[in-house]
Amino acid sequence: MDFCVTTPIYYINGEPHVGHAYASTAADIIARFKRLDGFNVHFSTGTDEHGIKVARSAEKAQMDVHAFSDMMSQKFKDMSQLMNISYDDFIRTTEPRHIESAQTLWTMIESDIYKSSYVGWYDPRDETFVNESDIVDGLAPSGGKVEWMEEESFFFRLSAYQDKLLEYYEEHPDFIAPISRRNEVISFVKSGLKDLCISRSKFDWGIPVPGAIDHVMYVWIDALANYLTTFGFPHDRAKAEARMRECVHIVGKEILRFHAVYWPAFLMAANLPLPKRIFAHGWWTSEGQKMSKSIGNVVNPNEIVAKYGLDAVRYFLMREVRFGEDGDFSADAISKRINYDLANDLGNLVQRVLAFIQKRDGFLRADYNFSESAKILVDHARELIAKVRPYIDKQDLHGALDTIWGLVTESNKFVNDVKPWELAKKNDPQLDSVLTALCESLKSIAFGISPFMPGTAAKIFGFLNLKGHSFDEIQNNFESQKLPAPTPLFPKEK
Ligand code: ME8
Repeated sequence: MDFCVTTPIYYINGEPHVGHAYASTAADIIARFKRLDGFNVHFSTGTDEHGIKVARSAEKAQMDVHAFSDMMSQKFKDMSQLMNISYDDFIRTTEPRHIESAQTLWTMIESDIYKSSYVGWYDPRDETFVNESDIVDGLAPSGGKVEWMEEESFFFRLSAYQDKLLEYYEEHPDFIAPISRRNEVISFVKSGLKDLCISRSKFDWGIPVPGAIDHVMYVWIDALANYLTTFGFPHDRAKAEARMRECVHIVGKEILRFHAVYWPAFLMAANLPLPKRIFAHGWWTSEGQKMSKSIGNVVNPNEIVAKYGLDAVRYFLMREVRFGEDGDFSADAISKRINYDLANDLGNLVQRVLAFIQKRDGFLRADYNFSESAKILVDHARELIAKVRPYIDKQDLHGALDTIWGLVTESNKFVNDVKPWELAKKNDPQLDSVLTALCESLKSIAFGISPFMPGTAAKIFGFLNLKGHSFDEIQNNFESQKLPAPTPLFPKEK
């Protein structure tokens, strides 16, 4: 079965920061879970390289815009590598395959395009047209300075799609998530859609409009088309359509309107299928303040990964706030999560069980004659993925972690109740089945955390001599064997 997940493609006018790392990590977790669950996954990310903002940044850096794009796009690739993002495709909008795809999309919606002139305000920071009524002291809602624009442009007949969109949202209640955001989109569309200006002619850093070379496409139509490109459009249209139907777009809340209103309208106009879902996640602040270069509080992924470790950062981002809500990145909050959840709960459980086995003689003697309480633990362990799956399918990554931590807590309680060290002292024959039950639980926990903390899961798989490639392995019993000595997973933060 096919499954697709995408991140936004990032603007390359600035350095990657924790917000980009967040969106990519969330999509990565979903992709990894689906792969372990047997799906044929296509996971794409990339960079959005055209538009006035990028052209100006290149100018400011006194660089040729192509060289500037190569340099900046590489930084986002590096960020993906740093965060262990398992993308299948990294798409750049300056690639020939994308230019062809965006131009093909344009020609497919041409019957809804007309020429007119745009007279009004533009916000280069958000690459968006702004209503007079939304401007306060010369600033757009993004905080960017608006510019007056008067150009002959092409327009897309968005107004013709108002009712079709509302009908679609009604018939597909899961199309936009979370629900609060869905309601915002519906009220926006109900308040009336105006036709959308979709070309620019005052600069040329963009994809030429087919048949009108003095115009380049508005950067958002170019950017949205990236999803089709990565799915194989226009050459393998059947595959691209199949992938689109199974696709979840992960986006930040500030770009939901582009994805939930403009994008479906373009796809409807082109007679192409719509994605399965658009999930809008929240925004991160840093130590309680909006991240900004001038305050100097922008959270740099390189620095936090070096300081806290990759898996701790990935865990923190997903655990600190429910996916969809805003979060605050603070040194205090991440240290607490590392100490309590990772070192005390998870790390301690793994050590208690595996260091105990090592101290004995390093042998796991598989014994499946469980006592009542051990059987309950193993049943819960083997049901873990079935319980986590619905959360992943609604992109509730926080709920998924909560469920996994339920088993961590239950396992720690089992150790406290059963006291293996006392069983050992008494030479109690139940000890082997108790340790087997705990290894079963560690196996399920390792599979559960694997999408979130792939490195940590790989260590636990190693301690248990497991491959860790598919959730199917959970149902196999352990064989009696010598286990390698475990090493600590998470050092405590001061
Ligand atoms: O909007 N907190 O690119 P972009 C959380 N190129 N997430 C954040 C964040 C923050 N403080 N800052 C950024 C664009 N993000 C377009 C997208 S898609 C066809 C085109 C994340 O570089 C969030 O996911 O401004 C946001 O939507 C994305 O980065 C936008 O990055």
